[in-house]
Order: sequence, then structure tokens, then C-alpha cells
Amino acid sequence: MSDHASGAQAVRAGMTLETFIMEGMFGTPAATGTFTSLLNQISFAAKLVTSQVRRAGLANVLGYTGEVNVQGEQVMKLDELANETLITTLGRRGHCAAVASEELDEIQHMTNDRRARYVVMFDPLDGSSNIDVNISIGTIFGVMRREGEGAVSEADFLKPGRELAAAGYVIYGSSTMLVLSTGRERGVHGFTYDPTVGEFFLSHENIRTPERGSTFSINEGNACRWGEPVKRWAEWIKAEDKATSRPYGARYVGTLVADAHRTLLKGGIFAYPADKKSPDGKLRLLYEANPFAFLFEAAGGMATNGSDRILDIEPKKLHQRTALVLGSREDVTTFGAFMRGERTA
Ligand code: AHM
Ligand code: MG
Repeated sequence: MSDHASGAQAVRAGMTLETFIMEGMFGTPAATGTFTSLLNQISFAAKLVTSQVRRAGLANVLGYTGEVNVQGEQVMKLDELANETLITTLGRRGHCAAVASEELDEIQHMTNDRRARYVVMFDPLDGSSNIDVNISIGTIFGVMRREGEGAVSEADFLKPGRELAAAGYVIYGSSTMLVLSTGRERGVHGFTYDPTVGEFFLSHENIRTPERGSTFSINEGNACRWGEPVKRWAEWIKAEDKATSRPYGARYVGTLVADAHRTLLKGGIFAYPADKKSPDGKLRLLYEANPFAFLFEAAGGMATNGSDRILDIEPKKLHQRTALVLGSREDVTTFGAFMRGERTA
């Protein structure tokens, strides 16, 4: 098992994501190989989106920012382009019955073939406010297996996150990385994209989130809208105490994928609590909170809405919001103790 906190990484030379998936290292709940094929399609979509993201600044330089480009074609916003790319890619091979996306009001049916075994939910380009300022953005996805062979419906998506068959994200950072898990038994693995080869290579095998970290990640600009328990926790984490290595350092990118990625690898805590402006929280349960909760639990970390486990929430709506607290077990547990009033300092 590798220890990413200390920088040691077990890298298997030349192990591509495709080989890793095809050799069954993520496990194949469907003996037919459809699951493998679906994961491969997602990684192919990630390659296409990374190529779009890497050219985004260039498109601006070339003046492609208006509604129509020099070829007279409509220029799509990058988040719409990423959305289209995922839909088109998942529409091939016939394994995906329907998708739900942050960019779509309703679910989108992909095939009439009732043998299509999976539905996929995604945030095609997370961190949209950071696109124009060249800061890391990402794609988040969750894969759910369908029961029976009835017509696909919204009910296939409205299941608690503990039922996900797979979840992952792609971070378009200083390099592009895809992080994927099919659950606790199979672990969480990270693959770094080599653009000169056009492949994702295994770079972070068996990611484990440290039991405790040294950074906290929250939008402190919302402090005036927080409830008293969040305010007390924020004071506590910034107070000096050598025994508990406080104060923690503050890190906030404003892209969930980037803040969660750092927290997954280095430990600590990310929190987007409910506040006066967003009484149900800001982030979306199905395609933001659940995939990350699935990954953090599989990596030995924890994910709650402040008090309760994210993966046990029964969704009522496709675009339902939730408060989200992710990170090291000790840090998320302490946050929960403040929320329940068991701790005030
Ligand atoms: P988006 O999906 O429209 O990009 O919005 C979600 C983003 C998250 O990536 C990030 O954690 C959060 O919203 C930042 O919100 P804020 O700017 O309120 O701190
Ligand atoms: Mg988002």
C-alpha cells in the first residue's frame, strides 16, 4: 500500500487506465464486461474534455469567444461542450440507459434498449467560475446499476449513494488526473494523463486519506451566514494549540474537485455547510456530494452533511442540494461534534 502523505507512490510502469480496467482490477459486477466497457467510455470522454480544456485559453486568444466563430459555427461554452462530449461518448456502445447532468433539467434517455444496465450522473465541468481565470476545474461522475429491465426513469437515479457501482472525478490541474473507485474492497486509484501518448497511466495506486490532516477548506466569506456551531468550529480550527497542531492552514480553491482532491491525498477537511443563503447547502447530492462521499469512504476518509452520512441520504430530487463535509476521519468527526453541540471549543 502506498503512502501518498509521505510522497512515496507505488507506480506500476506503463499500467494504463484501460489495462487496469480490462484486467478487472476494479472488479466487474457484470460478467458480460459491460461495466468495463462503460468505464472505458468515461475515460475516453475525459481525454476529449481535457483536450477542450487545454485549448480553452487559446480559443480566447483567437477571438472565439463570441456566439459565432470564424467558421460561422456556434461557439459553445466549455461546460456545455463538456456536457455534450459526455453525452455523445456515453451514448455509444449501448450500456448507458440514461444520464443526469448538472447542465440538464431532466434525465436524458440514451437508448431504447432495455438491456442497458447503467445510468450515469455527472457534473461535466465543476468549478465553472474558475474557467476564465485558468484555475483547476474538473468533471465528477457516478455510475449506478439498474434493477430489472423496465423502462429507465428518474427513480433509477434517486437512490442513496451507497448503491453506486463506481464514482470518480477528473481534475484538469497542472496535469490531468482521473481518480476512480468501484468501492471499498477495490480501493481508490489515480491515473495521470500523458498528453504525448494520449493515455492515463496509473500514478497513485490505492490512495488512502490520512486519519487527520492540517488544512481546512471552507468559503469564509459566508461566515456571517453560518449558524453558531459552524462559527465555533471555525474559531476552534484557527486557534493556537500545539497539542492538536492548530491552527490548521486555510486552502480554498472554489472548485470542489480541486479542494476535495487535495483533501483526499493530504487529509484535512473540506466543508460547504448549510447557511442562511443556502439552507439546504449549495452542492448537489447526486453528482457532486455522492461521488466524493463514495471515494472518501473507499479511501478510509469520511463524508457527512455535518452530522449524517452522505451515502445514506435518500434523494428526492435530481438536483437536490446538500451540505457537504469531506475529509480525514478525525477532522470530519470533530466537525460533527461541533454541529451536534457536543463541543463548543
Ligand atoms: P459549479 O458546479 O457551478 O461549478 O459550482 C460548484 C462549486 C464547487 O466546485 C465549489 O466547491 C463551490 O461551488 C464554490 O462555491 P462558492 O463560490 O460559493 O464558494
Ligand atoms: Mg459543480
